[in-house]
Amino acid sequence: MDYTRHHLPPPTRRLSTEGGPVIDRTIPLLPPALEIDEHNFFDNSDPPEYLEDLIKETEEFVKFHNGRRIALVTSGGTTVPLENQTVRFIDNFSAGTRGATSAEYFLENNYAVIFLHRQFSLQPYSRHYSHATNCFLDYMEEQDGKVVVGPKYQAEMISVLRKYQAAKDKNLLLLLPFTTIVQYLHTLRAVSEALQPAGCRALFYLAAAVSDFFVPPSRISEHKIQSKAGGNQLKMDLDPVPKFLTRLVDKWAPSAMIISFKLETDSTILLSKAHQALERYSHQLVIGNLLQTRKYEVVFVEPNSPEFWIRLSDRQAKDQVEVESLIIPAVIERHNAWIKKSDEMAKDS
Ligand code: PAZ
Repeated sequence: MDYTRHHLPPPTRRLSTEGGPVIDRTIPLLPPALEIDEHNFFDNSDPPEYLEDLIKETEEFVKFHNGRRIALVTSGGTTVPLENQTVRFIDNFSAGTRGATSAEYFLENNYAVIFLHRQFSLQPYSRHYSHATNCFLDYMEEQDGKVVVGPKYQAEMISVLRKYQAAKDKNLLLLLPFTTIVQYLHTLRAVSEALQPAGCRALFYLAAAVSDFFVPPSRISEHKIQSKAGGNQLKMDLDPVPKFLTRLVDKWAPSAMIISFKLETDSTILLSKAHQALERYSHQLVIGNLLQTRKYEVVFVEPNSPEFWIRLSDRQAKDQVEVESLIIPAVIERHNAWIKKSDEMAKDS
């Protein structure tokens, strides 16, 4: 495998308005959420109506895979509704490529996968044919009044189809949707708790692009905001979304291995932000990536180890090797060590 140490590309243009950066990313991270913040957030926001069903499905899935490793992969972006009866919302760029692709490599490595994803974002296997630039109709042709897959796509499609069917037949993939930040957080907490029986065999791979700011339920407008309401300007105050990673690590999933992602656009702050997150939340691994190069390279930041870059070689990039095919084996290596350590500690106690 081609793991190479790599220097970051030169700093990129900062996102800015005329007055300066939109968000000052150099200020320290928000403090971790406390128990009181958890109560405030969850008691004052409605869980999704379907949450009980998702919890039941997750509990059954966890029971079914007793003893097997389970990866909870979060994927895609959360939305921030501006109105309760939502016409407008704030969204982000994430298509769910990282999450959907990683889920496939976990499945190939005998993990069961809970795929907590933004509804209608990319999904494992179907992602190969669902994107606008990869429209499934382009793979089809008509032969004697029947629709068939074109000869040049047969080999690739049969390989994807077999993997998809194997995952389905063995009940290895559980798809759980979210759309808004509130739905995501309610579901993440409930699913994490339902995953507790898997102990150290559970792996959290938090690749979703989660909103940093939201309109709290106490201030959200019930109906569509009228265009003239603010005198031709829309001014809104957004609150920070509490940083629940610390609650996840300490309370919701205390035995699991937890991996978070850190995305930046400014290469000069990526490493310091990833280190800050690791120190703040005391979990096992932060995977740093830059918006511009996320499909080619990532950096692992973990306790007591030097930074570890995973980067596609020029050849691999040309051959369209997926960087996740290098990330997941490296993650599994660390999960092996986590399980070994946890099992030894359990034996000693
Ligand atoms: O979904 P995608 O493949 O387009 O992007 C993946 C990603 C950049 C959202 C992910 O790798 C990531 O960094 N997620 C965490 C983002 C953050 O909250 O910092």
